[in-house]
Amino acid sequence: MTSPISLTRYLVEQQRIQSHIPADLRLLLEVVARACKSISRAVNKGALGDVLGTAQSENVQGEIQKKLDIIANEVLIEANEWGGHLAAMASEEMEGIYVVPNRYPQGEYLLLFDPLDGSSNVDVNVSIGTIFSVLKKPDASAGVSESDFLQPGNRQVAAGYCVYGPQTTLVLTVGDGVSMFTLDREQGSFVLTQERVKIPADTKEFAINMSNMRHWADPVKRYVDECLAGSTGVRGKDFNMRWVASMVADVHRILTRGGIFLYPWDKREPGKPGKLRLMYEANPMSWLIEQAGGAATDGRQRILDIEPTQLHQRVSVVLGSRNEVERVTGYHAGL
Ligand code: P6P
Repeated sequence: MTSPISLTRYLVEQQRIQSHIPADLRLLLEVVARACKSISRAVNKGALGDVLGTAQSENVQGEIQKKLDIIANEVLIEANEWGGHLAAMASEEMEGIYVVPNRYPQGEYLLLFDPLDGSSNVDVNVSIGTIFSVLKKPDASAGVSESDFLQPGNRQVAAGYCVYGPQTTLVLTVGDGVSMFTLDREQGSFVLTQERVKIPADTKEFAINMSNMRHWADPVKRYVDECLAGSTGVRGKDFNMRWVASMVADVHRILTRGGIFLYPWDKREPGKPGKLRLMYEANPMSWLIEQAGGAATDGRQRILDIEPTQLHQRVSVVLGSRNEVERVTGYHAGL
C-alpha cells in the first residue's frame, strides 16, 4: 500500500516536477492550510467554546459579523503576515487592504480571502468554509496599494477553499487541475484524497435560493422553470435541487458530483450586480470550476475575464457543469 501523500509532499513534488510553484508560493499555501486547520478547530468547538453567535459588529458589507468571522480573519492575518511571502492581504471582513507591517519582510504575493463563508450556518451546525485567492503584485519593485489587487481572476496564481463539514477538506488549484486534501486529525496533516477532479458536463442538480424567484430576470426564470418542468418539459429529464446557503458547500458538491450553482442579479437591488463578491468568492471558485472542466459566467461573460473596479464589488454567478452554464448564458443572450 502506497504511503499517504501529505500536502507538503504534494507541493514539493509539484514544485520539482512542474516548477510552477515557486518556493514562496509553496510556503504561502502551506501557511494558509495551517491557518485553515486552526479555523477548523475553532469551528468544531461550537457551543463548547465561546465561538458561536454574533460579535455585535458589522463588516464592510454592512453584515452582522459572527464571532467566528472575526476569529477566522485574525487567524489568517496572524498566520500570514510574518512569513515574507506576502505584500498585503484583503478580506471580506476588512474595508481596506492589510499591508504586511514593516517589522516583517514583504513578498510579491497578494492574498485575498473570505475567512468564513456561510458563517450564518455555523450556529446551526451546517458546513461552512474559508475561500482564498492568490495574485502577484503587478510591480515587484514598488510598494503595495489597493489598486494592485484589482486584477481579473484570470491572473490568479493559486486559488482554493477549505470546507469545514463532516470532513475538513482543502481544495486547491495552481493552474494544473484541482486536487483535494482531507484533514487527518490523528496526524494533524492534510492528505491527498483526490487529484485531477473533473466535473461532468451535464447534470440533473441545480442550486439556487428559490425564495428569490419572483425577483429574477427572465432568462433565470426560464432556466429554473424548465428544470422544474422536468421530464414533462423541454429538458426531458427530472432535476433535483440543493441549496446549502454556503457557497463552499454547494461548490464542493458540484466539484464532487456535478451540478449548477446560481446566485443571479435580482430586482430587489437593481444597482447591485449580485450578492457574491468577485475578488474573494467568485474568482477563486470560478477558477477551480474551470480547472475541473466546468464553466463560470455572470450570465453573460466569463467571470475570470471581469476587470474589477472595486475590492468588494459584487457579481452575478452561474457556475458548474459546462453544458448547463452555457445554456443559462445562452438564455441571457436571447438564444
Ligand atoms: P442566501 C453566504 O452568506 C453566502 O455569501 C454564500 O456562501 C451563499 O451561497 C449565499 O451567501 C447564500 O445567500 O441569500 O441564500 O442566504
